Amino acid sequence: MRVLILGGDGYLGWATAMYFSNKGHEVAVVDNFTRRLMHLERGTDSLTPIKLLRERVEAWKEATGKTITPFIGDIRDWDFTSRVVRDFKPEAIVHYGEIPSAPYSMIDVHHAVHVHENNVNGTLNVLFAMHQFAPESHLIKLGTMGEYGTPNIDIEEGYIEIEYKGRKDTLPFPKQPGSFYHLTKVHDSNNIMFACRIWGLRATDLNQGVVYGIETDEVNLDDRLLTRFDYDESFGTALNRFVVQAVAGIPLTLFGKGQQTRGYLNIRDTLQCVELAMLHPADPGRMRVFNQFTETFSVLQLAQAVKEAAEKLGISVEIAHYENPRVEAEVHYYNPTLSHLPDLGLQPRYLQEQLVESMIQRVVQFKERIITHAIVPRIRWKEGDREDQVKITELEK
Ligand code: NAD
Ligand code: USQ
Repeated sequence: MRVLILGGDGYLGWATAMYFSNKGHEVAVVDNFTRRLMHLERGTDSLTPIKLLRERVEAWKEATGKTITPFIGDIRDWDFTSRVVRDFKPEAIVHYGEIPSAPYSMIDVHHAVHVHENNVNGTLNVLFAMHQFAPESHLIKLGTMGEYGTPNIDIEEGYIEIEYKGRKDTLPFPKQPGSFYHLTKVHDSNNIMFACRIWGLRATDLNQGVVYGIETDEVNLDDRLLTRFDYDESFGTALNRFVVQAVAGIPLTLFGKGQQTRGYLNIRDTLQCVELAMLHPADPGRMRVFNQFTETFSVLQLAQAVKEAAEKLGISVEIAHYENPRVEAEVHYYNPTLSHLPDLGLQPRYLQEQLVESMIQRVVQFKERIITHAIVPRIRWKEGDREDQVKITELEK
């Protein structure tokens, strides 16, 4: 299949590009390196020393004889996006090409607006390009479980059957996202649903939970093929952060009570889920929604799993409760439905001690690269980035 991967220089995008290329698909990737730039802005970096996209593509060719074609540009640029879709004629478009961070979107008005413009406008361009140049193509869009928030009822997969005043309908599940970033995903879902309805496009919205892990079969072929791995307060996610904190000797940063529960999955399972969605395309005219996670954990359970695994390896770990920088429920009901992807054959890799141990060992390999200043949170949902605000006031004086 001809597969276009948007955001193909990122954590999941690069791993997916190699995975599909290895399976014999014709793969092209699009990226504008905005993620690399955001690290420069925040003074942070990937734990893994990632190569430039061109070097990765060459290393991939050398290691496997296979080709991944890079297109460098911004999907918000209509001329660029429409040309890539017209020329490459993708049968499937896997859309990872957005800014993925909740804390980054909460820094201040400029970051909230930038994340909205980047994510929502980029996706609109992709939809128009599909409509005009690849109407048969299947959009596989990475959404997030965080679109739903934490309602006090079971979470369905995108839609809910409702009976109201004696009438019934199946409607989009109510959304209560927890950050301006998560809101962009809700706006995207609405735009995609609308485009499917009016133009007959086919799309799958993958409401993915938090991804963890550093290794895939392809990444393990050669260190030049490493995918990025972030652990800083903006771009790191819970389990990945805890593993780095354990290795760096920093008390694990549990926000508030630590009872916040989310869906999680291994990066290898992300690849499997996206592949299952791609091999079983959506029908034209409808946006289907799959919840994409394999297990749910509270952050405290994750921290305890990291502590136990690290201590087996002789690393002593402290768990600390920090004042919660976010506005979120710390104790809540959480029971999301998971049936569409298992029905298509998903074989989950559950979080076992061995897996956490192997993550720790991989992180130890890059221990010298850990930048400690950006681990403890500074970005607060109510006040933004406090240190940046101080700097702005000083400039105004
Ligand atoms: P990432 O930042 O590593 O990858 C995204 C890539 O997209 C980056 O390389 C970035 O430079 C590129 N990009 C962003 N805006 C672009 C634009 N306008 N034009 C071209 N390229 C652009 O993020 P990730 O962790 O790989 O996440 C990928 C997708 O999956 C995101 O949409 C994210 O919201 C979603 N997601 C991620 C997770 C997770 O835990 N990592 C969980 C759920 C959903
Ligand atoms: N948390 C801590 N300590 C930390 C980091 C996080 O206690 O050091 C808590 C948070 O308060 C939150 C939970 O862990 O309750 C998850 O936070 P996270 O930073 O791991 O994940 P989140 O901000 O939700 O975002 C990540 C990805 C995003 C994706 C989302 C999936 O960055 O791209 O959309 O996971 S989901 O959470 O299902 O919405």
